[in-house]
Amino acid sequence: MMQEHYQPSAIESKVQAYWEKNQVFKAVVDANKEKFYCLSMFPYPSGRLHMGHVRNYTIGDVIARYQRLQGKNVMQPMGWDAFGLPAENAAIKHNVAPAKWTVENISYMKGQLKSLGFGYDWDREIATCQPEYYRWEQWFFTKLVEKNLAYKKVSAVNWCPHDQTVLANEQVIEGCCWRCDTPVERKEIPQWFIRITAYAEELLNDLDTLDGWPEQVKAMQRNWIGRSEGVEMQFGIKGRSDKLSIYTTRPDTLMGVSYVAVAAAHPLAQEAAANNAKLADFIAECKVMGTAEADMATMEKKGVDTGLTAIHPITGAEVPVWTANFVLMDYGSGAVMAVPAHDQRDFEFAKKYNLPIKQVIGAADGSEVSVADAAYTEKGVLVNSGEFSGLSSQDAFHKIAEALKAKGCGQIKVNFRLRDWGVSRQRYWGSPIPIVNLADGSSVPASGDLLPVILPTDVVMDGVNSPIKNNPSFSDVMFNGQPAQRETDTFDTFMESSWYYARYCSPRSTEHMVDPAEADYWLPVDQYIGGIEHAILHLLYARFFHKLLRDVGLVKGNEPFKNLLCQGMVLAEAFYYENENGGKEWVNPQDVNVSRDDKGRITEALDKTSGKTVKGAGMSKMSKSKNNGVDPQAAIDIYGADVVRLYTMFAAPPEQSLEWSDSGVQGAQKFLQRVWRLAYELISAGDITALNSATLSPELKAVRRKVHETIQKVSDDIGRRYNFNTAIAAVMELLNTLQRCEEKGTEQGRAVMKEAVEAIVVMLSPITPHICHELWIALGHSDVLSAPWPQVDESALVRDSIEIVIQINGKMRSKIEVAANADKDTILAAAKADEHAQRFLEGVTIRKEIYVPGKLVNIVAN
Ligand code: ANZ
Repeated sequence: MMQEHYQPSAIESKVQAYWEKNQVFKAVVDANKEKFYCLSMFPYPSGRLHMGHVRNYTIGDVIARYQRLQGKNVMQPMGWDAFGLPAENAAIKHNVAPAKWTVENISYMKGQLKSLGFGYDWDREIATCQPEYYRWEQWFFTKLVEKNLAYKKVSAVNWCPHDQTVLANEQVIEGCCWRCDTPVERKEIPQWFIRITAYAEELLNDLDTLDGWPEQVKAMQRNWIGRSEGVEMQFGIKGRSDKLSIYTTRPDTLMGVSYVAVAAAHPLAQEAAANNAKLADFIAECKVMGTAEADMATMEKKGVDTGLTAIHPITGAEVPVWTANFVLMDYGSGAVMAVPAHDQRDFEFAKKYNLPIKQVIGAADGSEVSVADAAYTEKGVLVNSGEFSGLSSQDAFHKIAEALKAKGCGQIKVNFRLRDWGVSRQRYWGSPIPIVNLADGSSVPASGDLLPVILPTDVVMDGVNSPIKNNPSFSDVMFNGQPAQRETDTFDTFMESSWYYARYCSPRSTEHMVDPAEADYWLPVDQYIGGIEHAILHLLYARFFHKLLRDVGLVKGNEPFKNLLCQGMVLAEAFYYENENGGKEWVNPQDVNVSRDDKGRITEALDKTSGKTVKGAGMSKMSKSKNNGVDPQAAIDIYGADVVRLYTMFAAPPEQSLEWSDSGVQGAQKFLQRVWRLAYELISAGDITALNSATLSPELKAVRRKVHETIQKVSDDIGRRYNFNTAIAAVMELLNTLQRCEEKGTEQGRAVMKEAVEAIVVMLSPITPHICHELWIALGHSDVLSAPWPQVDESALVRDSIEIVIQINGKMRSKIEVAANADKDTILAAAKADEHAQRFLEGVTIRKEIYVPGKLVNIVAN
């Protein structure tokens, strides 16, 4: 017997137990069924779910459940991105091993995910910190080394000279060590890189095939890859036989070169520093500062003359060679031709060191150009450029490239901003890099019984060094009968998240990293859902890995994710006190009592504990810094999972930001209570006769039309546009119509109600699966997961009458109802007979009558 009132706490855990017992979300390959692989970005097991997770995973679950109702064979897996720095920090702070901390967090968060009713195939769960997972990544890395797609190179890290340790970027606070506040230095150490640049062109070109990705994300990736076409040319060096290679995207400015600049780490600079103390100091200074590419534009441009002289490849003119801090060693050739008149960095540098500034580009439209205060960086027409004067920048690009080529000192070259991916981390909580360092200084991939390399988990963290560093029991091994040392660096955790989507296809395979047959069925991911913060790195690395996996024959297809949805942020009101120093002390919104006016504006906000007034800072992204995170668990405990799911889907379209509001959540609760009530009234009143749609009263016909209009709209909103919020709004509107229906108690009225309630239950079931499961059974069916999606009855959409607007001289004056099949003459006659229209037609002559079928009549009269 159905309960009279909606009680989520009584039904949700019961329904979840039913799903679990019957393994309803277990995904099995079925060649006869179309598959749908729905994937939400897996969480870092930080301890508790936050609202962003709840939103992300609700969107994914709604899509997965909807696709299942469309008859697809759905796979929706879940797992844990379990390696990373926070576990190490927690270990130091709470004196608990990272593995234990991580496992406990996973267990708690898994319970939370289950309580939200997400339809995951838990048999496919993976945690990237398990050897069963990361061993494959180690194996794959050894393949990459063999294929020369992974290599070792000396590269800079953040180094704390006091703690004698490497620091992650997050551990550098305002240039100092987070622990001891010592200024951080750059240190060059050998590290491992994966050759993503070998795939730069393909990664760029294949973006054009990703029709199901947001334009914005594709644009960000294009930018990051940064393809540019330019010219690489060689300047002579006076008194020497070797040449200096430079890269430029503006060969049209070649005749305006007034000096050449090389990076501090450039071999020429290093060489010149040997007998130039000033230069040696400058190079040392550059080393400490480091040069993040992002700071390049704003930092002060500095440099030192090397004393060398370069020879212009076309004119033979002599220009000085400087070392400059704005030239990067690992871009182009680490050297630039400086054209101060047309490049702002070169300009600032020239001003500072009194180097000549020669204009060689004029405006294309002939207008006056000045290079007195800033560089003129537009393209245009060449001036002061000898034989090239008068050419457009574009033509000059090619003419100058040709001239250089003819002289054997230059050629067109494509460059990418994308750098190879440095994967070495000097941290403990990650997958050990499977490399053995031999006594002769060489490094070889681990193989045989040295693979996999299991990370010891029973460790004590001293807060400074990784427990696997300086630890002979970990690092001392025998290789080919010789004592050798294991690599003690671990992989960047982006490694694990780059291929987990593929591992879900065969998560327990002990034979394969990815079982090709399983992957062939499930891949690509049909819908990937996650945050925009992963638009570049994670998504680029995963695309790269997919191509690597393809090239060893493990997966087919060129791309891992067919459709991508980036959900918007979750915002909440933020509140603060101002303290004596004018600083802000943030109070969590859950601890604030808010009163509002009828427009929803805050009139008063009081701290619940102190009773004092707090100030509102408006809606902002939920964050630690503003202490405005709302714990989803509290809402789940009070309202239940269905209400929280409904609210997150109703409050905003998925890509937009969602403003958390308690009253909004309460509104969602009221709606579900009304759905329950309506179903209860219908069901508890006894048997329902069959619907006879041909004999319905006008009111019931109109109600039924509304039902089918709603089915049409909801199907389109969810299926095609993922506009869940408008779908829910349409169901709410339908519910109002149903409640207002005066004949809902009659025999046919109850039949219409049943059809309507059944449609509502199925349509809402992806969003609020628990309540719909219960109602579907109460309506006499079995499992709503296998219910047919409601179909539009076209005949129910037909209207007996239509509304026609009457315009007189183009102005709307009235509306009339006419039979849907009425002809033009009948409608024009009815329009002229309408009493409102007649008032405007008195005493004038009708000149023209226009009828726009099904819409309006316009009468022209004067
Ligand atoms: C001369 C010139 C004249 C330049 C001008 C620009 C404007 P993108 O488009 O990003 O590829 N460059 C080359 N190598 C560099 C390095 N290692 N470090 C810093 N800057 C470098 O940028 C190419 C331009 O960046 C090149 O074109 C070069 O400056 C500079 F009116 O050469 B240009």
